Amino acid sequence: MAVLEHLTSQQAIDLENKYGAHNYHPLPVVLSRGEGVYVWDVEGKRYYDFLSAYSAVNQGHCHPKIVGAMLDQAKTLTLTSRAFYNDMLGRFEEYATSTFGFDKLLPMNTGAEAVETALKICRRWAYQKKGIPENQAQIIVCENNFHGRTTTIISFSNDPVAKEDYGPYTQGFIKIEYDNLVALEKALESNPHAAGFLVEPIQGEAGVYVPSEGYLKEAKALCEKFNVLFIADEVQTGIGRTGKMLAVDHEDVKPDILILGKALSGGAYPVSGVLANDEIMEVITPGSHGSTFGGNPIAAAVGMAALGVIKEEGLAENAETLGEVFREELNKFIPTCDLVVKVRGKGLLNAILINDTEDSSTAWDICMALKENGLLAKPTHGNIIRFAPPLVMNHEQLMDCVSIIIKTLQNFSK
Ligand code: IF1
Repeated sequence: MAVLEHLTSQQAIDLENKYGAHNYHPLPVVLSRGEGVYVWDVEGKRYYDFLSAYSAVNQGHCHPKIVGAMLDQAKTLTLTSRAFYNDMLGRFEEYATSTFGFDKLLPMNTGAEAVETALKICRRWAYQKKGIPENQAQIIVCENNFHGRTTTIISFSNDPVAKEDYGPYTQGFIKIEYDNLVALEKALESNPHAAGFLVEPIQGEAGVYVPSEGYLKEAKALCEKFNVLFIADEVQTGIGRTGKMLAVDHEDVKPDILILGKALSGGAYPVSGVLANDEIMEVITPGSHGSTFGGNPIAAAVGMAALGVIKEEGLAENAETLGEVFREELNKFIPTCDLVVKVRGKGLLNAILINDTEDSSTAWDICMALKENGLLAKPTHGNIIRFAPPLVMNHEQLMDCVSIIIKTLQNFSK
């Protein structure tokens, strides 16, 4: 079949099923175009995108400034490898470090790679700066975490679907309950070889689980007390999504190591990175870490444009305002039905909890109905639906979406 021939939705789905590995279970919608908060399927039906590619498209689909920067750079120079300098990377590094207030950036491509990079930096720091004996460093992580899909990262996941039959697993991780400061303090006290604490400021995959107020600030203080690095995985929560540039900004916390991905690209091209100050980042020396594509000229141009759009268009502020409206509207609706238990979230990273079991198909069925009604969202478990539209949404569009969501839920309650 010729690649450019027009496909129906069913043909596109059949092709993926036949020739693609079955590592996803997508909603049966085939998208062929996106602009701002909207996407269109191959039959021309328009939808509000309430997933934003898992928060990678915070700036909206095909943002002209980001696409423009990408195209201009693509016509000029695309890839040099890091064997040579290029004239874009330094500019991106300067822009990113001044935006987030760190000395250095280490550019990578995907979120999982950036997490791996942070883990490697943390281990090196443990041996070279903290004086932990060789191969003894431990990194504290949280139950129900999601940090990516590499063999090391899944080694400390407790999701059997992501982990099963991929062993043997990487050692050196201690798992504690999320949002539990007593557990963190105990782990720090009883593990003199603890080197870092890796945490999501809001747990995405766990169903947009927002920790208690003050958790991040206290956790950071505990890490300082025990000379352990506080590593914030802001791959999903960063870049405006929760109503601030970073989710840790809500508590004025400065991580020792900051991990970014997803929307650092504006959804245009994979860009991720790790930020830290010199006393930590200097453990990385020539040859000790790298990537063919990390920090390439297109990524640098795209990363700068993606951050610029968030700032110029006030997208974090917009997420804060609209997020409050969204939760307020749903909170008015929830007492009128027995289907939805709760809405939770920060900024435009929200979820509703459905009154059913985790293994039910209710959330999936609701997402299918939302799709029919022109809004795309995805369940995270059988009873949780995540709502994360692009941050370029306006108030009128949000109210339109609230009305679609409430009408759909009302049909389900009956
Ligand atoms: C998938 C969830 C979202 C992440 C955090 C690192 C990564 C992710 C905090 C890795 C990735 C994704 C990937 C996506 C599903 C998804 C997800 F449901 F699993 F939790 F966004 F909500 N740290 N999150 O959330 O980044 O290597 O993918 O670039 O399909 O696996 P990546």
